[in-house]
Parts: sequence; structure tokens; C-alpha cells
Amino acid sequence: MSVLERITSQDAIALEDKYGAHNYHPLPVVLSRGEGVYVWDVEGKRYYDFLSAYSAVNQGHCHPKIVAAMIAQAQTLGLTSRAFYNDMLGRYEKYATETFGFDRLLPMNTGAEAVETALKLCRKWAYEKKGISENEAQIIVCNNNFHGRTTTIISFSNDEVARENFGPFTKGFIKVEYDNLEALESALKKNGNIAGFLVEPIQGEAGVHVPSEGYLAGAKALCEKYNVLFIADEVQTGIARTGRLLATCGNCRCADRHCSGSPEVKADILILGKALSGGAYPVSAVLANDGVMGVIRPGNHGSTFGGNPTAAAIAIAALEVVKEEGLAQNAHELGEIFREELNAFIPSCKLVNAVRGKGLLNAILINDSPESSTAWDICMALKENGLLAKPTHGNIIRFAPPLVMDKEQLLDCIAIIVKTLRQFEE
Ligand code: IF1
Repeated sequence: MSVLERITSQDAIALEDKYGAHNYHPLPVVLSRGEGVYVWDVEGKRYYDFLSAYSAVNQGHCHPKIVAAMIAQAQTLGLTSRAFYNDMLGRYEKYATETFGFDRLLPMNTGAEAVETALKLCRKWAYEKKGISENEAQIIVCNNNFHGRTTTIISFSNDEVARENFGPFTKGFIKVEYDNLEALESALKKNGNIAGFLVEPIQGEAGVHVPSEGYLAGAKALCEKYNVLFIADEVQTGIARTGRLLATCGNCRCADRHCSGSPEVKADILILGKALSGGAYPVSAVLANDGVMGVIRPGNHGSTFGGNPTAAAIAIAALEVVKEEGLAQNAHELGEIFREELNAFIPSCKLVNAVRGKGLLNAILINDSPESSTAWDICMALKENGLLAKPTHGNIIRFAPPLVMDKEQLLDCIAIIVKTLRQFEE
């Protein structure tokens, strides 16, 4: 069988089982095509994609404008490395810094690389600007965080499955309770060597935990009070997912009228990834103003693919799509409908305790133990009914469709979710 011959789902799964590392436990569906809010399996069945590749495909699968930009650039000049200049990077850096309201951008590829970059930048700023003694810098993170899977990042994770037998771990991190300003201030008071506070505006993997109103602004104010950098990991919440261009917003210059961002919540270091490319290509970035980014000098940091012309062309197109198609406003409006409809349904459904989220990053809490297979079984039934979603931890199912979904499609998806939950009740 030639590598590109059509194969059955069963064959595809068998190949991965035999030749691939078993580092995932995917839902048993083999996808072969995507367009907008839909994906198709190899047998031709169509599904609504309610995961969006973990919020990387905000602009919808295979968005024509993004794909066209990728093809055009890849056929012209794909990669130069940063040993030389190229004619796309500066244009991308200008467009993105103006879009998000920062002086400078450091281009990387994956979200984890951007998080690592932000940690290095924060430490270097602490030694060279704040005057913390070399190798003494501490960065505060939150319990139940998810920032990626490198050895340093799992060093401050409390997910034992992600940590087991990967030590020794990187030092210099202090964990505090998420959404608890007293805990944050207590850590800041206790230790004079704090360089930064790394936080997800909404904890996605932990189960779409939306913090209390005022938490992010309060955390930012505490960072200012103690001269500590506020580092926002918007890899999953950014790029219009939560109903605004950024969940922390701040003074970004997003076009959507809904944005009620307040400058108090503007990050000192902003981390972007996933939908920065619309899911077409690994593109991530770290943005900061000159007072922070100015500590980086030639040779301090880099990456073969970071800032390549193809990534630059794709990211410009992906950001233009967000603005041209009003995706933040759409995510806000459809998110309101989603939670309203599910909140109306939940009282009549013993299986679901609650729905929570912001914009089109939502989750339902299943009324069963995290160790149960109920959430997984519900996702298997959703798959049969034409909608793909996956549990985060045990009893929580994340719902995150592409932001290009329209109201009719959303209502169709809600009907599928309600029908499936009803089937489980019988
Ligand atoms: C997996 C989770 C989501 C992220 C935030 C950095 C990164 C991620 C807030 C790293 C990546 C992905 C990774 C993927 C599954 C998915 C995920 F379930 F793992 F936690 F979305 F919630 N910051 N999240 O969410 O970005 O290096 O992956 O590009 O590892 O299984 P990356």
C-alpha cells in the first residue's frame, strides 16, 4: 500500500498503534478533511469540530485566506533562518505589535517555546533591571496551571501524569492558588526575589476555570506594587476565543466594538500561539515593551524556524481574518447564547452540574467522579451524533468550536449536545 493510498479508520489507527509513540489517547475517529466548523472522517462522515485543535483553529479549518497566504509564501521563500533578514518578518512584527499594543515581538513556533521564552525574558529583566541577584529569581505560577510540556514547564506543573519520571526539575518557581489575590500578595510579600507572575486568564486544561471579576486586574495591580512582571499566557485564551481579541485585553487596538478591555490588565509580557496562525502552521510569539524586551541582545535566544517568512505571512493573514470577520464579537455573542441555552437545560438534567466559560471557550461539569468514564462515554456518544469534543480532566467536557460558527450551526450543536445528554439519562 502506497503511503498516500486511501485507508480505513481501522487501518489508520492500527498504523499509529504499531508505529507511533503512545503519548495520546485520541477519540477513535480518523479525520481526513476540514473546512470551517466541519471535519470529515475517512469514511466521509461529517462532524462539528467542538475542540478546534484546542483553540488553534479559531478561524475555522483551512481558511482560504490563510491557506492562500501560506501557499504563496511557501512557493516564494519558505525559510531563511535569522542569519539573514527576510522581507516578511518586519512587516509581521509591525502588524502584530500594533494589533496588540506592544513595542516589540519575539517570534517563536510552539506555545511551549513562547512560554519558555517569556520565562527567560522575565528572569533576564529581573537580574538586569530589577537588580535581583543572579540565579535567585523566582516566578510565581498558579496551581493546576497548563503552560506546555517542556522539562522546565512541567517543573512547575502539579499534574503528576505530566511529571512522572521526567526529573530532575527546574528550580525557581512558587505555586499559589489560582483566583486568590491574598495568596498572590502573601507570596509577593514573603520573597523579595520575585521576577514575575505567570497566569492563564482562564485555566483551560484545568477545566475552563474563569477567575472572579477583578482577579486579573487585581493581580496586575499587585505586580505593579511589587515591581514584578505580569506574564499573560494567552496561547489558548487569545485571538478572540473569549469574546475579545485578548482575554486580558488591556489597550489592544482590536476593531470589535464589544471590547471593554481596561489598560490595568495589560500584560508586561504577552504570550500567544495556536490561533496566531489559525492552526495552519506552528506560530507563537512573545510581546513586550522596550523596558522589558530591551534586555534581549543578539545571541541570547533564537530558533531555526522562529520568525520565518511563511509563519509571518500566515500570522498576518490569520490576524486579518479575526478582524475582517469580527470573530471576537461573534465569539462573545455565540458564547452568551451557548451558556444561556445550556443553563436553561441543566436544571432538567441530572447528568450535568454546570456550564462555565467566556466567549466560545466553555465546559460542562458532569455529575460523576473525575475517575469515572462518563465524560469520555458522553464524548463517544457525541461523536456518534456528529459532534467532536473531548474531556479535559475526568468529568469536565470542553466545548470550543471555531469562532466562524454562525448562530444556526451553534443551535444545531446545542441540540446535538442536549439530545446526547438525554440519551444518557434514559
Ligand atoms: C497537549 C492541554 C489545552 C496551552 C497554554 C501553552 C500551551 C498550551 C495555555 C503550549 C497548549 C495544548 C497542548 C496539548 C493539548 C492542549 C491543551 F490540554 F494540554 F492543556 F489547550 F488546554 N499555554 N495546550 O493551552 O502550547 O506547545 O502545545 O503549542 O500537550 O496535549 P503548545
